[in-house]
Amino acid sequence: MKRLLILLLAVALCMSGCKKKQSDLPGSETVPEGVDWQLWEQYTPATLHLGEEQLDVLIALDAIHLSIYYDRQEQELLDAITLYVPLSDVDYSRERLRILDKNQDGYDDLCVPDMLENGDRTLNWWLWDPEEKAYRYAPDFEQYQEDISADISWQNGKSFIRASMDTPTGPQDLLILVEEPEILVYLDTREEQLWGSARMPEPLSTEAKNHLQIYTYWECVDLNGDGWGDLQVPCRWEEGADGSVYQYAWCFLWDHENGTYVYDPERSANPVI
Ligand SMILES: [Ca+2]
Ligand SMILES: [Ca+2]
Repeated sequence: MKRLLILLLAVALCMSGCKKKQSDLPGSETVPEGVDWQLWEQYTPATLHLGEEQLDVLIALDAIHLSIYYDRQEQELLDAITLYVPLSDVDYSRERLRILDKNQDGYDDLCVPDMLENGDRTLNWWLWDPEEKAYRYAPDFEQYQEDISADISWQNGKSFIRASMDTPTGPQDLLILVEEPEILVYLDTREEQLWGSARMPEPLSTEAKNHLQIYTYWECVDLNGDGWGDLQVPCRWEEGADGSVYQYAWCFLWDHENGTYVYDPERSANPVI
């Protein structure tokens, strides 16, 4: 018995003294062998604005953990969050994870949406605590949206592209319809609600049409920093001198005061990728 105790003690000492291996970090245990963790598809690159500091990070999400790593070669955690309720649809949450300064204190916060089995949606928030240098769950900001994915008759028979748009209060689900010469943006709601439309500056090329057919999900991120997500429509591809292919997109900025999308030729002149 005594021998067993000594053995257990030795094992415990070894475990506490060992440096954390990559596989011990939450959310990292499934990185496939031989894959560069920074490039692995399940780590979402993002930039956090924390006061004066701007940090490039990689975010991993599984059903109960959200892990934020510094975007450096050595895998090191900035913060790890354990979710209070396991996510129902991790892919949904991963695609719609949002970074916004919810309480307007100059530090980016995190919003994790979840689609429940009955079609309702929850939005949970974690606010950055600059003193603790960590994210803290903020129950006061929790939002519950009823039945946003109901099979609604007005949506039937149309090939919508699902999308998510940044708004100053959190992400909003959208349905986008490409109908030349317009791009129609609807709110993903029970009743038909057109959010806005954008007029294409020229006809879509065949290449762009083919490309749009394989699109299933768009991120309408905020391009000009006014808090509202804007629209980028892939329109052409060019091969650069170095052999890389650059993608260009028509950029439309959402003008919230007038409720319209405004084409931005300057932004559209620069490659997206
Ligand atoms: Ca904040
Ligand atoms: Ca904007």
